[in-house]
Amino acid sequence: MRVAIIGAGFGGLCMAIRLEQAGIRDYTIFEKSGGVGGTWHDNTYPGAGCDVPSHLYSFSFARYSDWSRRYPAQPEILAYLDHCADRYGLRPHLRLNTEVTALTYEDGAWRVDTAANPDGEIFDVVVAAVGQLNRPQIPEISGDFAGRSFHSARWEDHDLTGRRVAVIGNGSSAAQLIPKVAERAAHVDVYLRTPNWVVPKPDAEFGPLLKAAFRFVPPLQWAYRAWLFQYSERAVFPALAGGWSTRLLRQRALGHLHAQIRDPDLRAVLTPDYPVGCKRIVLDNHFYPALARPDVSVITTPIAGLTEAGVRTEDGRERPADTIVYATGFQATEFLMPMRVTGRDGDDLQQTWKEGAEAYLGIAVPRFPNLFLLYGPNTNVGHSSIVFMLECQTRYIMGCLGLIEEHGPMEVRPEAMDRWRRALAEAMDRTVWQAGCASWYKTASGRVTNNWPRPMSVYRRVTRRPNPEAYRFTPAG
Ligand code: N01
Repeated sequence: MRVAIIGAGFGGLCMAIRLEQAGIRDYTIFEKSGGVGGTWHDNTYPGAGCDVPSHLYSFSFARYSDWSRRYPAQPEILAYLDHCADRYGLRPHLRLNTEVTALTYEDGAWRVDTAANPDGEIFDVVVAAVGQLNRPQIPEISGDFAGRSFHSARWEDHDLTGRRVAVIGNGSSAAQLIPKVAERAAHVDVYLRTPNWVVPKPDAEFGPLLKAAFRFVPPLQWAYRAWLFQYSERAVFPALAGGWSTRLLRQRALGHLHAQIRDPDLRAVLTPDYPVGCKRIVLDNHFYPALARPDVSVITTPIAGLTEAGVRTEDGRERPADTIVYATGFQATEFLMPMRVTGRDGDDLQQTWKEGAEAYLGIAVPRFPNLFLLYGPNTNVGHSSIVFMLECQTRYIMGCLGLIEEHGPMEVRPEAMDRWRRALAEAMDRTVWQAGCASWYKTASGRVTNNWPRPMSVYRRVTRRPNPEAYRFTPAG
């Protein structure tokens, strides 16, 4: 069986490791950038890091006792993924700087086209592990700016000392980079359209004793990881699905704002007017203090356009800038774009998804046989570790590979997809994401295409093993 994996981030590497462990060696990992790591390869802005604890944001089967702190910074996560690629012998299978442009199902197999090889290569199975947050979203703002401008996920390293920097956006990326930029720049203008809910990040370094304990007493690491998992499931997730814990979370965020911002006018500007959790909550200790600095201005007047020298707001005022950073997020609801994916009988995936992306278990799409998605529609979690979800998905896909070997190409039945869609919609109604705000979790028409609406333990249960009755099989030959 030949398997194509697209993407060498957490998902793609996890899939490759599972194949290696099962003795399936005929696989290729296509990666459009020059190294492994996915989002952690792309996001190198100052201050980049993860707001999920290190011991949970790593593979359960590749534990690492040397994490330097509770919440890992980008270089450490990237080093971990590089280490995994070496440890499991994945390098010979990696094809870096190779962007997949099209996937076409023909004669019972997938043709994988790349920019360099438009005639394609044939694989039995494709696992798309391209992530949800990989295509930067840069708003169309009229005007020609003469200075340097770039997206936060395409950071251009340059000396910021003495420069005037404009940052557009205030999501998790902006919250991390603004404090670092403010340390160097002469002045930072933060263009804020919607304030976010921010809660403290209980970060700390692991001392040498604790690190040694993690290394030499493995049960301690397992117990810590299990506690982190249970905490996110039982204390954080319920706040996103309603009830008293939502109010507690709101109080916690307001308390953080009051403790860190003394100026009542600035506090008012930074107080969100939508339900907590509707957009991704920001975990950060340095963002508010940075916004309160005398050399940082928070601008809420909408942007009218760019000029050669800076940014003009709707009140007619122009503020000079040497650098503009677009911390404006990603095209998150456009799953698998810009690849052209053509399934059975010429079906086009983007056409299939014109009302919003969806997949059975977030993994399989009717009429697209032997195509499996990692971190696909409705599998994002805002309260815990996506690595857990990826492990559930890769285990499930391994089960599917067994079925394919036995029965031939498999394709999820539309009835199974219908049942899944209904169950998802019912659970989604109980969450905070549906109403009250716009976010990258949902399409412009308001359909939540990105998030998983139930605890992760439920996802683990429903993906434990594939149910052959949910699929139809096409005997090979
Ligand atoms: O992107 P975002 P992000 N004019 O989409 C604003 C993960 N992540 O890169 O809310 C003015 O959250 C937009 O404003 P509004 C995490 O899951 C994790 O920061 O649309 N502003 C918003 O403020 C996160 O959720 C970590 O009104 C404009 C911002 O840009 C996800 O990645 C770190 C605008 C976009 O925020 C994405 O985070 C980084 C315009 N025309 C990322 N267009 C950690 O683990 C957009 N905005 C810590």
